[in-house]
Amino acid sequence: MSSHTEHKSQEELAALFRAGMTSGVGRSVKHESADKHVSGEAVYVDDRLEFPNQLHVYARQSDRAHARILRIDTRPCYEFPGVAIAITKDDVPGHLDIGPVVAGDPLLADGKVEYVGQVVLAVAADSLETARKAAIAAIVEYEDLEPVLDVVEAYRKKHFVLASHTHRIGDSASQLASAPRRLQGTLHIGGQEHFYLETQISSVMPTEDGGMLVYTSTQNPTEVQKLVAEVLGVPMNKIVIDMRRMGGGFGGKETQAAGPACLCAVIAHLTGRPTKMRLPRMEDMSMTGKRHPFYVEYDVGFDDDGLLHGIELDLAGNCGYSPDLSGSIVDRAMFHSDNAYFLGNATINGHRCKTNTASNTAYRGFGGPQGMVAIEEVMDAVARSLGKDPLEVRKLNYYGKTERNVTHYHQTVEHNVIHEMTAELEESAEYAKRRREIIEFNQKSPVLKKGLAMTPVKFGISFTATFLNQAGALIHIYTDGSIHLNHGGTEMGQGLNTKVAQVVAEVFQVDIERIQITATNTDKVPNTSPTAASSGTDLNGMAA
Ligand code: QUE
Repeated sequence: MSSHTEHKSQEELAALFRAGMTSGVGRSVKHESADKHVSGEAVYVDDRLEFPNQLHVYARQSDRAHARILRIDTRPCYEFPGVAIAITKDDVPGHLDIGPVVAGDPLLADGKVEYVGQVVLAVAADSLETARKAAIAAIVEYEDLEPVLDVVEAYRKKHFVLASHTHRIGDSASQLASAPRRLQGTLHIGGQEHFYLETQISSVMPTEDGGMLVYTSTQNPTEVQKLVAEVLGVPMNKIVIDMRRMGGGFGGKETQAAGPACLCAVIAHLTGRPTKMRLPRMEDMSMTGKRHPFYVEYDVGFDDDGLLHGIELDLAGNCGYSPDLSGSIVDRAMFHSDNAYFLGNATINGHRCKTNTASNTAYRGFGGPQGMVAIEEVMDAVARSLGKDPLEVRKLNYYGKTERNVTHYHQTVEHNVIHEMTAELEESAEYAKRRREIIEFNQKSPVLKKGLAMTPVKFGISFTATFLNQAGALIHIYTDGSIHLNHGGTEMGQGLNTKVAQVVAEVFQVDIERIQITATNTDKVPNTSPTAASSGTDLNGMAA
C-alpha cells in the first residue's frame, strides 16, 4: 500500500499501477489525515494562526427555562478593559432568526427565553477570559413563565413545534379489535449528547466589499453561508465558508454550527475586527441540542404464534424549544418504525413535542434508531407475553419476498435478503446454543444475568427531503499531472475525503498520491447539501 507522505516518481507510480497496487476503489487505504491526526499536524479551526487584533466571543446564556426578558443592561460589560462590544438582538443588522427550515431560532433571545442555555447576549473582547467576565457582569432581569419540561406533558397538552401527522395502511382499529391477543405499553427512549472532541467553533475575517471569510466546523457550509448572509443582510455571494475538517460532528454540526458563525459575523461586521468564538465544553453542552428523546405508546394485536395483525404507534419526539430539523427527524422515526417487519394494518402517528430545553437536532440515524427501538420493544413484549424466543417472533414478522412486502408508507420492499442473512448469522454465531447456555447460566445466577439478542436493521439512506440528494465537485488537473480535488462534502473524521479520492484515483487510473484533497469551500463548490443521511460518499463520489 502506498504512503501519503513519501513522494514517488512518475515511473515508480506507473510501475505500481501496472502491478495493481494503486489505491483506487475497493482497496484498503489509510485515512487521508491519519498521520496528521496522530502527530497533531492536522489543522482544526482553533489551530489556525490567530489574526492580529482578533476578538474572542463569549455568550451569556439564560439561566431560566422559560421567562420574559424585562431588562438587559450591557453597560457593566464595558468596565472590563479589552472589551470591544456587547451585543443583543437589537444589534443584528439583518434577519434575527437562524432556523434552518422554518423560523424559531433567534440568534439572540428576542423578548423571552425558552430554555436554560439560550444565548441572551454576547461579548467580544481581546481574550476569552475577559469576554466571559464581562458577559457575566451584564444585568439581565426576567419574569418567570411556566415551563414545559417533560415530553409526556407536552404530548398530553398537544404542545407541539410542528403539526402531527400519520402514516396509515389497512385498518388497524378493526384488526386490534379482532386479534386473538392484544398488548398495550409505553416506552421512553433517552437522548444523547454529541460530545465531538472539537466543540462548536468559528473564526471570521471581514474582507472587501462587506464580505466575510468564515472558518468554521460545520457539516453544512452552504447553510452557514446562507445564515451569515441573512443575519448581515447581504447576498450570499459576499460570504465564503472554508471547512477543512471537523473534530467530530455526529449530526451536532449540521444546523447548530451556524450560531457561533453568525455571532462572530455580526461582531466582525460591527467592529471591523476578525472574530473567533469557541464554545467551552460546558457552554457547548448547555447551548446546543442533542438526540431527540422519544416517548412511545403502542397498541398491538397478534395471534398465538406472535404474528402481528394490527398496530397503532404514537411516536412523541422531544424536540426542545424550536423546530430545527425535528420535522424530518420525527418523519424518519415514523419511516423506520416497521424496521424489517410487515406491519400489515398500521397507524403510525408522529408528534413533534415542544419542551423548554435546548433544540434537539440531527444525531446519527436521525430518528431512525428511535423508530426501530420502538418496534423492537413491541417484538420483545409480544415474545415475552407468549413465552417465545424473541428471534422466533421477529422472523415470523419479517417482510416477505413476494407478498407481505408493502410498508406502512406504501413502498414495496425489494431485494429482500433478511431471511437468508438471519439463517446464516444464526448458524455462524451459534445463536441457539448460546441462548441455551445463557438460560442455564441465568437460572443458576440470582444476581448476575446475561442476555443475547439478534435484531435486524432496515435503514433508508439518502435525504427524505429529496431535493437535497445532489452534490458537486471541482477537479483541477495541473500541467505536471498533479490533481486538486474539491467537493461539497465535509470531513468529520469519517474518511469521506479518502473515499472520494479513491473514486477519483480509480476513474483517472492514477495513484491516490497524485491527488491533493482541499478544504470544503463555498466558492469552489456552491449550493451543497449537508454531509448527512448516509449519502456523503455516494453523492460526492458520483459528482467527482
Ligand atoms: C439525515 C437525514 C436527513 C437530514 C439529515 C440527516 C433527511 C432530511 C434532512 C433535511 C431536510 C430538510 C432540510 C435540511 C435537511 O436532513 O432525511 O437542511 O432543509 O430530509 O443527518 O436522513
